[in-house]
Amino acid sequence: GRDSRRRTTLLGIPMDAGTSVPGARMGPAALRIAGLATLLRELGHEVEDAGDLPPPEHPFVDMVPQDVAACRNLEEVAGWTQSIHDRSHALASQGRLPIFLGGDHALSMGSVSGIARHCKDAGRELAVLWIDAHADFNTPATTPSRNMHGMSLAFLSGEESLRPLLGDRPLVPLPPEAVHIFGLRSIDTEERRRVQAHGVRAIDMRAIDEQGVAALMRPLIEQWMERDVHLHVSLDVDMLDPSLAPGVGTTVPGGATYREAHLIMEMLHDSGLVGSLDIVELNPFLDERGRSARLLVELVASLFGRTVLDSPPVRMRAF
Ligand code: HAR
Ligand code: MN
Ligand code: MN
Ligand code: MN
Repeated sequence: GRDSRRRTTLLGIPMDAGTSVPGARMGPAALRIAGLATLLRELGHEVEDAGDLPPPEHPFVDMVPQDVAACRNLEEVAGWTQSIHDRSHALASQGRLPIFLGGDHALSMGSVSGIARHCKDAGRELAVLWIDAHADFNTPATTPSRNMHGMSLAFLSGEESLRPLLGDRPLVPLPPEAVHIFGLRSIDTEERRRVQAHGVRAIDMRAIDEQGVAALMRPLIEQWMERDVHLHVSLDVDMLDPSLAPGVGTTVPGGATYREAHLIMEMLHDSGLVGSLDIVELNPFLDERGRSARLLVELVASLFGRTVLDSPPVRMRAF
């Protein structure tokens, strides 16, 4: 790639407490077996594998009883959120580019909040690209499932009823203009009202069908480049079509094609702005012979600079 070498740190988050379907805790192992570290090194990046974060203590969470009842595995999710937040903030402060290997999407409550805190300290604007079939904007009052992976973006956007998850750590809420959801095609009625009232921008699958990935990504990237943001990419596997990536607990038909997904990653790489990454919702227990894990690793390769024509070995063989 054209980019300078990046100093990356892989951190496994073997959690699935944010869901009702177990198996995403096996995600970090599958991503490693699919060759993530080797591939990043071949692309010229420095890779430190920090191993897996240990399962956390279960802190007391100071929420009203009806919200406690509406959140499956609340204390466990709060424990993960706080320990991930601490590691995320520390890694970003050390100038590393953290890659969080999930684990379900509730992990982003810790990863993104840690990055947001660091960006505030460092005076750097943060933008978040939430690549997902879902909006993850439910609250304890609106969740149809009690699954907290469906609430992570609401938490990060400052939803007060979820604030106690972070305990006594400082929360830097994301302003609505800092967030773009990309690939949306499944949203609950009350959740849609909240997304719209809050003003978070969502690019849905219909927009992608009608306008194409390139036309939709270009203005976003231009605007981020003008402001020199730290871009956090939160990649939920279920944005991909389930025919390509069946290893997910919440598949939704009508997702991105192979080339659409790669093009998103290639354009993000060319921006040079990506400063942190979540890879979430991979459930190897539901996968078919490692296909989904392998596809994800290929997408990460595109995000970190793999190209078709610039790669010397390919060019030498082709011409
Ligand atoms: N909106 C539904 C709910 O809240 C489904 C959420 C599913 N979320 C994920 N992550 N798989 O995007 O239960
Ligand atoms: Mn999600
Ligand atoms: Mn800091
Ligand atoms: Mn999703």
